[in-house]
Amino acid sequence: MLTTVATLGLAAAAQAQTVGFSQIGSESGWRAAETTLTKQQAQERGIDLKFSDAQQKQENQIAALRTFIAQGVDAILIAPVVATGWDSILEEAKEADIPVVLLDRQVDSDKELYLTAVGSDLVHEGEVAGKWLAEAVGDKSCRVVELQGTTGSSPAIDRKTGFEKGIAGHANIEIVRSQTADFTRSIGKEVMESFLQAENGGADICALYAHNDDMAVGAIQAIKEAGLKPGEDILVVSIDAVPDIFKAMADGEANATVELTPNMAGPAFDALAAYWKDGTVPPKFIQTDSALYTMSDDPAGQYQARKGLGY
Ligand code: GYE
Repeated sequence: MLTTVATLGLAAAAQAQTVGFSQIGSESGWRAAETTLTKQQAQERGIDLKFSDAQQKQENQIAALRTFIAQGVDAILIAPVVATGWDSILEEAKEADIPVVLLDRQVDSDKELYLTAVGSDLVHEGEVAGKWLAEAVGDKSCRVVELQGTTGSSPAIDRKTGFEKGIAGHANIEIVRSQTADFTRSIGKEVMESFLQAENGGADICALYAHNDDMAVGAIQAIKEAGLKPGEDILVVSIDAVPDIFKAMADGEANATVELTPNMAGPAFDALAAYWKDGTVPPKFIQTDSALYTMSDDPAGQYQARKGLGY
């Protein structure tokens, strides 16, 4: 009897799927939440997740993928830090018959080299932010400063393009300064300090557009230290919808954010389960929603509702 149970246990263990996950790092609150949720989702499904933190370096991601391939994992999840330079490693995975799913960022490689990508329409997110600003300022002349995400990453490229689309046709709105702050709070603060200095102590800035909430939160601190009121003297619009931006909104210090779900792994594991079961090939892009939240959407309630949901 004992032998039977032990044998069954072994058989079940042998069937557990192993997935390698190459995460970018922990540059933002959103990223940390995605990591937490991916681990949770794997555990709920009995998937053995091998987690690797690349500390923002593409070379570390490539090395992690090579290790996963050598280990013969059943699938690979990767949040690719930048958009270019993935062809050879994706070809290696394909040759080894290991399906790859991209999470939250895109790559420039041939779509045949990965199974699917789960993420938002990054251009659309920027456009939603731009349109919000155009609506908020009306005819008023508005000098905008922009904090970009990691240079060469698809969200930095697309959220810039999208925002420019959103403000197109509004000659009164102009992006006067634009620099990367690597999606982090600390660099967001530093770069905003230099923007404020260069723009008459901030008096010449009408709005800040940040490619993620963490950079906005850092910049809000800089604006306050410069003696100005964020949310009023300088409008603040960003992307992600992390709890801290709702806290800032509830305090009247941020104006709008575009939501990005940190649960990319749920849809990714669903697609993989179907693929493993009978070879069902998912669509090349599984799109998540991009809702806009402003100060009038009960930011204090939003903060409470989100706190703990992986954040
Ligand atoms: O918005 C940002 C993060 O890749 C779309 O990366 C994602 C972005 C997210 O660090 O906060």
